[in-house]
Amino acid sequence: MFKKLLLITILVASAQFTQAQKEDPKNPNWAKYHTTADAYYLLQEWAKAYPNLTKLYSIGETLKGTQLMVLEITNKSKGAAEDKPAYYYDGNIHAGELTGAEVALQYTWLLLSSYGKDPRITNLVDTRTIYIRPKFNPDGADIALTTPQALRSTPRPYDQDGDGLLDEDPGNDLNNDNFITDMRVKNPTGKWKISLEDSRIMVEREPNDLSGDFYDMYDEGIDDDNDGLYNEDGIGGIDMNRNFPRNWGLESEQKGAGPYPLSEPETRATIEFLSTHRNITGIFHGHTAAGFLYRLPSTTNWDNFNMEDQRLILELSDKYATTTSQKVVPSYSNPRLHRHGTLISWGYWDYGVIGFVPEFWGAFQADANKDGRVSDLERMQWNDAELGGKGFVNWQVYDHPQLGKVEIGGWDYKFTRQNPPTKYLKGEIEKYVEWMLWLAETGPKIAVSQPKVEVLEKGKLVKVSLTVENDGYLPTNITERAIELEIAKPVRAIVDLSGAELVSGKMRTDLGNLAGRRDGESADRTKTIEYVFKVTVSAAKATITIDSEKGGKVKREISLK
Ligand SMILES: [Ca+2]
Ligand SMILES: [Ca+2]
Ligand SMILES: [Ca+2]
Ligand SMILES: [Ca+2]
Ligand SMILES: [Zn+2]
Repeated sequence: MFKKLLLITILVASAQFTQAQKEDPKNPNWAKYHTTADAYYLLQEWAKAYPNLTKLYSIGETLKGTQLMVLEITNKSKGAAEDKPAYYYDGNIHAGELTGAEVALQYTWLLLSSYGKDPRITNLVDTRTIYIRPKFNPDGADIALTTPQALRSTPRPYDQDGDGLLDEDPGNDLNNDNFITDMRVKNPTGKWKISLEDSRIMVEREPNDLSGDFYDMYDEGIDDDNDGLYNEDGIGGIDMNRNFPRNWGLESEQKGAGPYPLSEPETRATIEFLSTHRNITGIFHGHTAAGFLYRLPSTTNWDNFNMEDQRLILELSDKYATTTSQKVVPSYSNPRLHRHGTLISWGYWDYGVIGFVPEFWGAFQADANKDGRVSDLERMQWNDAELGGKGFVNWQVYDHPQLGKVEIGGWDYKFTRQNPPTKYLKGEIEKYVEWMLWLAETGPKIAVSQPKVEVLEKGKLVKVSLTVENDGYLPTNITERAIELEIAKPVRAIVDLSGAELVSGKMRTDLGNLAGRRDGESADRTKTIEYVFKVTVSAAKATITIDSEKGGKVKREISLK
């Protein structure tokens, strides 16, 4: 009986890997969107193919029991992952924003397949740790990818219209074309009309439009609960990027906030992971769609930020602008109408690092005639030129059980506006790689000089001195905020002796935080430490560990002869 149970458990545990559409892991298909099973299959195969560079593990599980997989990348023969400065990348927290997962996967493959070939990437993987989590929201992402339903959340039922019923009125693919698009219904008092420029496009009626055909517009579906609204409460509804603790607000203040901060296993696992991996120097939180970068501030006014940190945020953002030729936008703009409980806000205010929300994919939203706005006509022209019109489902007559004769049609929203059509996917992702690598390279990096050993009294007293340096770009505290928070641990030198005693110096020396190359010539990037040891046996030795939470750990073994 026990054996049988065990077997079932193993089968269930491996099910999420075996359902994957088989794909050559050494020649991944970047012209498709990966389901969670597909993505986890690649991670698993890559972990097998690169055992010295990877470790694959789960940091939690969803309400449905899907694992939240993280791939850790570093050359283990050059130090343990936790002893190196690290960078955290995730994607696809919002279910329909599938590009985020693809960015993470393609970046992973670039790091692994370029190791030993590309000197820059080899150095990165030797000296730093990369944590990659392609599917932040695996259950929601799979619904978005494999069904016509559109959602931002996980499938956890949530009452979006406050009527006491959960998920009672989702969209319906009435005409079975695999899209949930729009419905238009003729109504003499309707507020919509057909555009004269393109009969596929609906435009709002002008105040002086008195004659002609006017329409009401609905999302494609049935009013399942007969409340007069269509699709007002679909699958789920919690916005996980409003569920983090910093400046969290109730549903009345913040749509989709969830019942309390970190109510979701996916958000809770994130904070637990970041909090227990304090070598992380920055957060890359991938979203779509816009073709710009959201930077801090996110939930609070820019004036609240330390000025030094403001400069750093702008500098790191500017690198995005120059490498992608896309713009940077503050995530917070209006004090009356702003976000609550975002990951990067927590990341700065409570964790002391700078995070970014790259919003991938802007081609669909290109302002072709440069008048400062993007019209449906411009989108339609892009659709016709680039996709042969396939991004828009043409209007078809449908006999609706509640509305009578309607027409169903509209955008293939998920793969025009929200994500690139697959033929643009690879090129879109390649745009961000330079900045992604650079972000990880900016972290602090502890280097220790060759110790100087001086025998003061043969066989009795030995003097040792060594210089500790931050050879990285950023200071070991990363931000001034981390110092204010009292979480920027000082760099420490810790002595372990065998056959010797300490005469001068300290067993634990607090070196403070060390400036980085970014801080300029006059900044304090180095510290020299001196010790005098009394030798008690002939094979005496001192082991000195320089420990920086975010700059890495370096160990020196010194023979005291
Ligand atoms: Ca409801
Ligand atoms: Ca709902
Ligand atoms: Ca449909
Ligand atoms: Ca309804
Ligand atoms: Zn998003």
